[in-house]
Amino acid sequence: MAKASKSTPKPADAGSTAADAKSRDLEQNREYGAGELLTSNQGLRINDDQNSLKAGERGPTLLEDFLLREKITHFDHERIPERVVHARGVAAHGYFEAYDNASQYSKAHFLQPGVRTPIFTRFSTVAGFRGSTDMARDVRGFAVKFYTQEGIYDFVGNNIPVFFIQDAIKFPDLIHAVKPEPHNEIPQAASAHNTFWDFISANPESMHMVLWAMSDRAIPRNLRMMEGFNVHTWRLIDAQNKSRFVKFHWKPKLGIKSVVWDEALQISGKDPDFHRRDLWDNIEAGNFPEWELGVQIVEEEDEFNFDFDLLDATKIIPEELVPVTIIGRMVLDRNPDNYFAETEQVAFHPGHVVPGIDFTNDPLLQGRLFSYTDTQLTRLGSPNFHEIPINRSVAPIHNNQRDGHMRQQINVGKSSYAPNLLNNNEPRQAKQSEGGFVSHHERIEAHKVRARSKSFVDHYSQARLFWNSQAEIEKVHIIKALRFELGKVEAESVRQRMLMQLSLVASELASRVAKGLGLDVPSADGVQLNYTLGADADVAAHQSKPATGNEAKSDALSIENSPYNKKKSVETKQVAILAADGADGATIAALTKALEAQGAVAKLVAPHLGQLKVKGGEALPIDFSLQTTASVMFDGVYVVGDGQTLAQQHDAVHFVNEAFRHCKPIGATAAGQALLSEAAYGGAKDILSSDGVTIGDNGTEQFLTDLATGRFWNRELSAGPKV
Ligand code: HDE
Repeated sequence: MAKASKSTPKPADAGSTAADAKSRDLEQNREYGAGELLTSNQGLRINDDQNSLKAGERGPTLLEDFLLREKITHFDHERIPERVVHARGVAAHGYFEAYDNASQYSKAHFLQPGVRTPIFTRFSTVAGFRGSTDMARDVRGFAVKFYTQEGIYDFVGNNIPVFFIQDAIKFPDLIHAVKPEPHNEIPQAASAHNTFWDFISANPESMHMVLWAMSDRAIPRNLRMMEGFNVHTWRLIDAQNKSRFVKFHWKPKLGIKSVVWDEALQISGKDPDFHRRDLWDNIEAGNFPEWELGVQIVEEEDEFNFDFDLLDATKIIPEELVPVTIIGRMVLDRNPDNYFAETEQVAFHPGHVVPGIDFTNDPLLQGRLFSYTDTQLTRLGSPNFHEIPINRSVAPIHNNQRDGHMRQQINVGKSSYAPNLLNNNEPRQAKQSEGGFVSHHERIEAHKVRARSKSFVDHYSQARLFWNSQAEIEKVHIIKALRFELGKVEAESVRQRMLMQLSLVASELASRVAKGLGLDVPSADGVQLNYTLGADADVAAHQSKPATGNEAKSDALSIENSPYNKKKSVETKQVAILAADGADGATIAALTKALEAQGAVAKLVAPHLGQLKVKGGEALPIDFSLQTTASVMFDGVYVVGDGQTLAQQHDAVHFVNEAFRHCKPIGATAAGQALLSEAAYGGAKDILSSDGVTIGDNGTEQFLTDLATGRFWNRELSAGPKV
């Protein structure tokens, strides 16, 4: 039985627990039209909003028509600028709950034992416009707004733990390079084009992130099954005001799952809202997505114990060096009421912190601290964006900031300055003991320089660590992705330069990519590969050497081997039950029951919509026709019958053939087998004898095991020439 979703709170029950403090707060702004009379924005009851005021039924419209003018004027101004990056997103409400061990590292109130804090989490793609596809190959934004009792804390992260650049000043270059090319605005939501790879090939610090972006991490199966990271090293400050360095992680309870590239391409056409729909539907069904918050803690005195710099955002801390400690969990349990008001208007900022969390000198982070407020001024149009309900803190706000567009707060009294003795000098400053934020007392003694630290210079070793850590199928996917992306690059000089860069990560990687491009790997000896230094910089001193640490691996970097992906479960996985009229009704019922008992979702797919006429029982409602869905929407397929009839349907044959090629589990009853025989062509010619394919009338249990396993990659590894 699905748990009840909290998606549309009614006035009476909106917000009953501490974690619902934000929901109660939003209730002041909710509008429920049901049962009400139509009014203008001034509260005037409207008698007719379907016909404008005219001089005669066929005459001209009158300027006097204030209702027409109000309705059209409001409409004309409905759009706001979309985010310059992360424009396409989807969000949900929920709560964060701290475990007992969190408070030893941070004094933040929301990290104290058992405290539940309302949150609002927005996931996004980076490059595409607001109307682009969910399934683009891209980094996913992972931003969490915590409505804490000490004010807003924003965790503004990604699903990849490193970034393309080390210094914020390069961000406009990176984004200009990846966005559609300026002369013709092609391509949409894609990095596979000249300008992106031109930039990357001359910017070796991107090499680590590029491998993550070419891996299956960049095409997640859904947003519920991906990790989140805050990329930079931050500080946690404990109750004694001791500072420690920290890297934050979100670990998904259901493990990490991705799709294959061919699937992603098809999903983009068949359902561009695939991720958004999945998140919405699962929350509505009560399958609340959940992540645990993990921290890697480094004591201040250990700052320089690594062969990379903690302030360099192109580096991870391998979990073998510093393990992840789990300190809390986040649950998403309520869909927004209104996309624009909440998901579009939410404004995140890494500079929104609370006592117990502080910044480091990571030059990427430092630049972000400027950018996020600045961008909201363009996007939301006023310095009062913090008053928009979704952005509003549940902790009270008292200060001397005043006025501006759309001001909501009505500040009472004469004084709007400090010191003011007319108003007792209030609101007064909070002592640290009263929760006043005091920046970490970091000692800094330095020359003012415009330069990059030499400790940031090794660009290839962690890229190699990532490459080494991948399972063979993941390596194959990275190679195929690079062949695709570089294959779309028209300038051969860019392909050549990329091959040189890849050769410094791992020669095997470069040569396998080169084979697909029909090129030899050029020698990088003596070639300038780094164009990212100032005009007077010492280029030789900043020359990154080929990767070191030849054999080192880290399982957490691989999806296949990750310790966070060990759970074998069918929970929320989608199975297509393929059937035609005349199929056995009892078999469909038993299969559906067995799948649902373990938390999987069964959908009946047939050649037509409406009711399926079954043998022995009442007709069954069909969820999808073969024309309204496709195998790429599902995690597995079960053919119940009648196979002979289905084998006549090209769409059914393709459905099974494709599911096989995408390495998904397939089941067929004896009556369904004929469809599999028909689908045994091309890359699926071994379908009747392959792992992950169960044929016969007692196969449900085996199918469930296969569904929990996920994908049967041997099929891809053994099909066609070696990649
Ligand atoms: Fe952002 N980023 N970013 N970013 N970022 C924005 O802020 C920026 C970076 C991230 O769902 C913008 O409100 C700079 C890293 C997410 O609303 C903007 C730099 C990480 C979101 C901006 C970075 C992120 C944004 C655009 C380099 C992962 C979406 C709209 C110094 C740790 C948040 C907005 C949401 C959004 C600037 C790099 C994550 C322009 C200058 C690294 C998840 O301010």
